[in-house]
Amino acid sequence: MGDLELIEKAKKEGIELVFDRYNKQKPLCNFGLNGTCCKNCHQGPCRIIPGKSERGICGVNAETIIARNLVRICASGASSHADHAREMLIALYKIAEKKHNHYSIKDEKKLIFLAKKLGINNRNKEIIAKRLVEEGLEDFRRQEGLYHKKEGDYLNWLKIRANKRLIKKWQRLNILPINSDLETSHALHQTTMGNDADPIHLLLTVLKLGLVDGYSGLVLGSDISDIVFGVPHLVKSTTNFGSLREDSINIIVHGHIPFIGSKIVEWSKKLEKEANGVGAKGINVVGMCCTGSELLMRQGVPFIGHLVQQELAIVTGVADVVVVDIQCIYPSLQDIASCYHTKLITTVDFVRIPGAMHIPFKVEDADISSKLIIREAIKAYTKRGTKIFIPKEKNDVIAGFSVESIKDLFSKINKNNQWQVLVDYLKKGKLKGVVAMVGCTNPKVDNSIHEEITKLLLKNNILVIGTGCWSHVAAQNGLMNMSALKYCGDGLREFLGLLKEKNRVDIPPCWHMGSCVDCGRIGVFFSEISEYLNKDLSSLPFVVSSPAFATEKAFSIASYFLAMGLNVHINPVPPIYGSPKISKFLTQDLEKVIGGRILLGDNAKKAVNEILKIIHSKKLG
Ligand code: CUV
Repeated sequence: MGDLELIEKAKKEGIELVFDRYNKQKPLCNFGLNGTCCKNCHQGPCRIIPGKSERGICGVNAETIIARNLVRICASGASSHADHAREMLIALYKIAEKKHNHYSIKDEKKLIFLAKKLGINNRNKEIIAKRLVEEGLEDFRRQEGLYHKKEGDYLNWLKIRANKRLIKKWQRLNILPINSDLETSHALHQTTMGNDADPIHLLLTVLKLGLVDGYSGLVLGSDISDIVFGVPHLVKSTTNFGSLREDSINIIVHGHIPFIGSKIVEWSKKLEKEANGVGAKGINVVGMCCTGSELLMRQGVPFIGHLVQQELAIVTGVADVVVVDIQCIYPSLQDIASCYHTKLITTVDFVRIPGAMHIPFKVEDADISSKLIIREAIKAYTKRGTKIFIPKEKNDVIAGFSVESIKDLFSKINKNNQWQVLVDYLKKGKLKGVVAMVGCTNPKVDNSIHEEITKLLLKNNILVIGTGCWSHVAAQNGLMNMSALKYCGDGLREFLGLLKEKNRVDIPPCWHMGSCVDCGRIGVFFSEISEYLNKDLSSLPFVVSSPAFATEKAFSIASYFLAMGLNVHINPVPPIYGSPKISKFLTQDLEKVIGGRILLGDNAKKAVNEILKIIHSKKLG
């Protein structure tokens, strides 16, 4: 594979990569791995050593430390996604104000669909959009319900997008979030020294933060980007480093928010002549990590690499500009860029990297900053060195599976009851279930676990949908094009064949639903089916797997799915092993509380065994 050749190239050139730094960190700290390290005050830090120091200085035990740490992980993850979604809301407001024309409301249908659910009626789409933004922002400032909790004092977006059966369950468990900022900040207070010491109560907070992540982050973020950029529909593109071009100027857009990338794509076409002027054939924009998926889903931009590959993209020697916004950006990119001609450009005020160029990006002057960035790339291209190697691999990809586009596909078979198409196949047993593959790649894990799990699921007639860095690994290994049909069991192949025949388009076996924020689409997908069947989500043959999670965000996404009553495979083991009680609660007893639990499995076979056990116990029909 191309990665190995690039790793070899980096070694020869004396460049340190994530894998080298990981090796230098070994052995990893066991207290950190087990979750039994507490830094929430400065009497310590404290570590729990069984048989020696079973309590921290304040008297806290392992269970409480682990549960508090999980709450903090989720608070951080949820606030990252919520910040992302709020950014989208503010941008939509500015667009609706029409003080600039850099972006517009592309998907009126989605706007109206959501507005109706919020009870907004107006003929003017800008007025509708502004009122919709206000309703969204309400989820960041609602105070009602703080003193006297009344029914209905919880997130608007949860109210309009979540499954009604689940809302009742969350109400009973008292985990409906009042407002996103309040819950994440309260979580920090709840877990500081001298506060909540009840591990079960803390773990319920983990679920509550999962709901914050889900409805103030994921679903809200995707909904707003659909309004601005359009709901994704099936699209073809390519993946792997082979999508970089030696004869063109390469701009890698990396991070999470689609605003900057989409503008750069637009201006890269308009400024092509300038690129030709310095001898380049054109301007090739490609995506990295979740921005990669955002741009792929709507504009068919090639997506070339996941978290642990970001440095390798620069090692090719043809990355002229790497432009980044928020999240999952290794600061090491600048060290590596400085060994080449590559310009690293940051664009968001709170994400600065020493040595990188900073071009602030605002929606109201998106055209100006996009042009500046592209011209930096044109300049950089003229300074390209000779240390160039682009791995040849390049796979075709079919992406663009939003809930809407999936229902469109089904509607060619059953116009009025789209979900019935999937339900029929599940009932007949030709499809055994649906597994959502999500989450990151991780230097600690052999990341081929994504590919291996996926292939085993396909073989077992399980429809695989997914997002995030999984989608990069799957696509790079050809699982998002028609060649992957060979991995499918007969029932799954028949199902995909029927969809292809009725829609006259190629339908690959792995359905790319977008960036990690688009895990909200997965939530809506599962919720709608459960509502259609009037059955608890936890009784349906649906499982989630995050086989190489790395970020805090990925853990809060996992708690979103757990809160929905789904079983979630998480690898590597989250920091819970320091307490047998917590481990047992999360991997067994949680099922009685919410319907789902954490599944463990550090290799593909073990993980798939666990997943299949769940799927087979939840047959439909
Ligand atoms: Ni947001 S969160 S490493 S890029 S999926 Fe990839 Fe996806 Fe995890 Fe980050």
